[in-house]
Amino acid sequence: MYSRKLLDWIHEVELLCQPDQTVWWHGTQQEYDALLEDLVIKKKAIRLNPKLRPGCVLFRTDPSDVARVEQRTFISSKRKEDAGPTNNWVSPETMKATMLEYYQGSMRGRTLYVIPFSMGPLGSSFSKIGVELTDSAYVTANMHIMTRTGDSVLDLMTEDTKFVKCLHSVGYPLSKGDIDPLWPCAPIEQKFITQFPEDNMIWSYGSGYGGNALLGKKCFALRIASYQAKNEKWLAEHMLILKLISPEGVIRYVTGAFPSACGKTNLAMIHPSLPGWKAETVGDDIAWLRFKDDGRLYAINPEAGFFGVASGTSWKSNPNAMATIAKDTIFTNVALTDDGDVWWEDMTDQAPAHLIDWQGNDWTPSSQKKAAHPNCRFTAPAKNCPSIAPNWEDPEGVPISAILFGGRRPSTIPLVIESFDFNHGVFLGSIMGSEITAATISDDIGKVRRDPFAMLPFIGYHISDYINHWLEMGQLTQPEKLPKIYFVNWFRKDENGHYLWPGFGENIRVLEWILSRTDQDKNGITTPVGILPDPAQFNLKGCSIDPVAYKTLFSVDSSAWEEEIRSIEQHQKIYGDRLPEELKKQLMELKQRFHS
Ligand code: O2Y
Ligand code: MN
Repeated sequence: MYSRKLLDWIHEVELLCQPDQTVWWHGTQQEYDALLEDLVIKKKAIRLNPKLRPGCVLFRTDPSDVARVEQRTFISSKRKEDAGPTNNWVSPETMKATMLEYYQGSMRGRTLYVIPFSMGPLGSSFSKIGVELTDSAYVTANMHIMTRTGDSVLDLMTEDTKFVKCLHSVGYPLSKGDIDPLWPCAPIEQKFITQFPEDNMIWSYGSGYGGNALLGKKCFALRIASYQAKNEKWLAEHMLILKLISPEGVIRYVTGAFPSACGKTNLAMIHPSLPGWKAETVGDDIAWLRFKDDGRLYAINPEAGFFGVASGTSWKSNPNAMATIAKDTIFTNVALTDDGDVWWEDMTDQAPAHLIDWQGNDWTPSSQKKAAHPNCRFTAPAKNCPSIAPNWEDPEGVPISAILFGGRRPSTIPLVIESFDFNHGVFLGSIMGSEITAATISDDIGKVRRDPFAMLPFIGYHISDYINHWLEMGQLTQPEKLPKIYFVNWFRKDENGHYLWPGFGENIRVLEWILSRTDQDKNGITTPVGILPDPAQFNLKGCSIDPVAYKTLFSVDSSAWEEEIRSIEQHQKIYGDRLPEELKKQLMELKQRFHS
């Protein structure tokens, strides 16, 4: 029996949005295949060459709908102060009134898909249920890959089951005789991505793309879940989860939060360069973490697939990702080769002589524009990843030994720093970020864009309460059971702008040091910024790294840190009069350590 609450809500949405028909998503392969086939027949998708990419299709979006729209993303909590200074806020009454007008008749001429989904393995005590009502077949197909969908989820729902109500419309109703564009969506000022944390509800209108529309991902698993996590004493974080197996067969798990463009998916799928080490992927983007009865912190990956950036992904940079997307993958905004395969910038050393670009135009290497959109994506089932851990869906989660925070910092920050304790680790998480480069349109090139915990766009409530929640979590268990916290920086450069650290598979050397610390507290040197590796003990066997580069990677330059401290002081102004006391104290202690 379907839940009355669910049926009533669907009926309400039918009356409001007026779809031509409603289709329940059961979550089967046959349904998925039929949906894609229909989209191919209607020329909304291109089937790729089955000999080269079996089960794969390509979608091209409207050029105006290619990424998350942070300026149109809102936290509609009752009180403005609960959304805090880092979120756009509109009161729930005003937002609902505005969006209801847009939703009125918005699905005319379209099909409403009802997608019950579970974030997290079915039935795990970590998992949460949502139902997305969407008028987009593209979203439906993507949700099928990215989450556990359909009847198996409905079977878990009783009248009392709390679920997140996710309503999505592309915002392009069709009247009789209208031609449906290739990628229907609404203009930017009519796009709304709204979280109502107190109502357990998400309303998204006007965009069909990625994080704006696949509502299980950023909207639910981070924004709504972070609010739930604060109230229920757990953590919903923008983190990969990596399983490491030492040459001796010891298994450890680490999580890592990195701002975009820092190689999170690459690290999640690392191919370790050190002999005997093995790495397996548990998750590449989101982790839900909670303490269990043994006092340790456990994590699950709430997702079932990868929605990864294709640009830059290659057999050199991430062979596991390339193997994952060899079949059963949805590609969005990549280029099409003449033999019906996909291509994007840096996928191969040499571009093909001819392509159809992401907007459907002829392209040659002499073209002025990029062949693929820089934010082009693949959506692929996690189970297709050769490095996926056999236990990645363990409903009990995996125990976490270390938490990594990182950023893209050409100067100042050493290769790795261990925090003195949990609160110092929270401070390190709060100051992470990346240096602004010429790739970003900004007047602040060279300055650091701080992105606390890589969560700035994803915290569903006040950032000060978020920091305080982390600090409170550190009090929930004995200190020795807490994961240790590390700050890593693969991106330090020399004065000529060359990277000092080879990165990729070589990052296992840093992970090896981290695990030597979590297991045995070995080989550390105390500095004012935290504990660094003893360079003499750090494993560089087989890694040809210049001795000068090596020294710089582990150096703490006090004048650079003075500048860093000034920059952190400036950044802490975002908290206004609600700067958490502990962050103030940690910054003061950092200053003092340099002067003692
Ligand atoms: O541009 C989008 O809509 C996708 S955003 C995204 C997708 C996968 C993983 N992470 C992100 C992100 O913005 O952090
Ligand atoms: Mn992400």
